[in-house]
Amino acid sequence: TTFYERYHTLDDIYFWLNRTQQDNPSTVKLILIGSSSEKQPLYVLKLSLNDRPNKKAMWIDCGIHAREWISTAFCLWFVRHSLLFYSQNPDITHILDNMDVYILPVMNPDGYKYTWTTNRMWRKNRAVSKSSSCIGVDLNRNFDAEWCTVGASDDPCSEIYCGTFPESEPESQAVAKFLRRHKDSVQLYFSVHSYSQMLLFPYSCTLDEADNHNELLELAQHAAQKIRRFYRNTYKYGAGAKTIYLASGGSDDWAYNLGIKYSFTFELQDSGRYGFLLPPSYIPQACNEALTALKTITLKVIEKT
Ligand code: 0X9
Ligand code: ZN
Repeated sequence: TTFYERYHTLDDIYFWLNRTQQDNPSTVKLILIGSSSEKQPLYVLKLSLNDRPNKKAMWIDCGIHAREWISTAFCLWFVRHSLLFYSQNPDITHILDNMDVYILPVMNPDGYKYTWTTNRMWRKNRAVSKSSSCIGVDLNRNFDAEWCTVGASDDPCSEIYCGTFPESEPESQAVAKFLRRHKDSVQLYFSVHSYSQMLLFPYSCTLDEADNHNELLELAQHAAQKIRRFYRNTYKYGAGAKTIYLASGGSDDWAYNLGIKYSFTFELQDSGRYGFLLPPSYIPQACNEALTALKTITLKVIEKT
């Protein structure tokens, strides 16, 4: 099996990031956007395959939740696909001709490391609390979208602890600051999670429909159809609140409210047999399914503009 068909430790991923930049000095940049509560660097990889003026951009983050290893594997898979098939595959070529891509492979490095060393099922970051001996904030409850109102907890011992205030965590704050700075160019936001095979879009923090709900629904539906046709696998799709559950403080809702009108959370394989413990042999198909969805949506968004 190749590097991309395995899961990797945090150190391996940092090594891979450096190596990828060094091997592709004209097309790959590494941007340090902040550091985690245990002072691990948060690197965004910028893919810029050609320099047209006024290029738009998309954002992809992986590994918000530590135990969702297939998510981080997807970010690596996407980079490999882009670098390998640019100018070979017409879809990825068209996408990269029109957009730069910002990729954050591990939003939660401390938690990710902890899943390798100590507890495979860890979800949150590893922040120490002032009021409790419990560790960690759920980074996908820490963004400023109806923060801590529903589907989140103010108990530091909860798996869905929202933190002490919106963006209290260095990881979520780094992402929010970066996207605020780049919001005029970033048109698409993708956050990659597992598991349950869903293509979700705002809102999750309220039952209200997003302004462009029908447009988002159509994009997600097309993506799910492609996955069904090519990979014979079923993905549910819809607004988060009605498709998975009501939950506030998520990055997708926050990015949407910032003005990124095409905002998605993907829940990758599987549908429950292995759950978070998806065997490495499933990495290729799981990643290709997500890649198909991402490409389908992005190509349609490029067509619109
Ligand atoms: O609950 C979550 O954060 C995500 N599911 S997971 O099993 N990966 O934890 C779903 C996120 C959907 N979007 C929002 N709640 N904003
Ligand atoms: Zn998740």
